[in-house]
Amino acid sequence: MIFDVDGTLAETEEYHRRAFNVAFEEFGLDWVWDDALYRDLLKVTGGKERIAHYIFRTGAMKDSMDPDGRSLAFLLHQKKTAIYTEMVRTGAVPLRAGIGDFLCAAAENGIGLAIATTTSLPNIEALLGATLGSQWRRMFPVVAAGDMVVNKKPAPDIYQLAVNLLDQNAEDCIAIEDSRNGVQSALAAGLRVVAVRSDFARDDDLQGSIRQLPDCTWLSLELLREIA
Ligand code: XBP
Ligand code: MG
Repeated sequence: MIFDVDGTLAETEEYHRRAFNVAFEEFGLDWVWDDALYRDLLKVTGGKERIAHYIFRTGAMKDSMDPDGRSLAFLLHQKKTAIYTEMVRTGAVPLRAGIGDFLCAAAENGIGLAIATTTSLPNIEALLGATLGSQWRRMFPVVAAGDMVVNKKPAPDIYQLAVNLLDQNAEDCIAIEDSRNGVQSALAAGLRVVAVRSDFARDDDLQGSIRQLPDCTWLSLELLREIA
């Protein structure tokens, strides 16, 4: 099973949104991503790409580069990631209800677990370190994340990478996803998808998934056996 992170393992997007806004403030920018705007901006996966999209859309400071030629989007995202990892490291973001038990049951039954996410590795380490403890790396021996691939969801790249690192065939893997971009990415990589509704993707079209569950408490080994 290959798990998405944001919206699937945990309802993290509200904390990502807050971290973006703190980063903007620390850079002296008067940008504020409120709930409605952020839900719209989520159509663009990847924090750097989302900032660049916002800069392009608003035309704000579009040519800003630092002396090393690093784009404003890059620098803002670097700051945002530092703020976000500090937030989740403290345990502010719990796993979604049912996920912890499901992961343990799956691991105890020898089911291979992996991660395929758009978010960056430091964010995953902070979140899973705080919620699953240092053993999280044993539970997820394969982690495909962020800039490990060029094309982000809905492109299939991150799932293709996870499947290759697992040394599996795509058709023998099941993805657990929450968003339209995530479902499309896993389908394009040849996986079957179980979708779980999340807060920030609650209106997403999850077409193509073999199950659309209202939340993660519906995930079970029985369900897995049914669809395997
Ligand atoms: C969802 C995303 C991410 C997060 C922010 O990731 O699109 O970009 O919104 O994280 P997932 P970064 O595939 O886990 O649902 O700022 O690290 O990109
Ligand atoms: Mg997600």
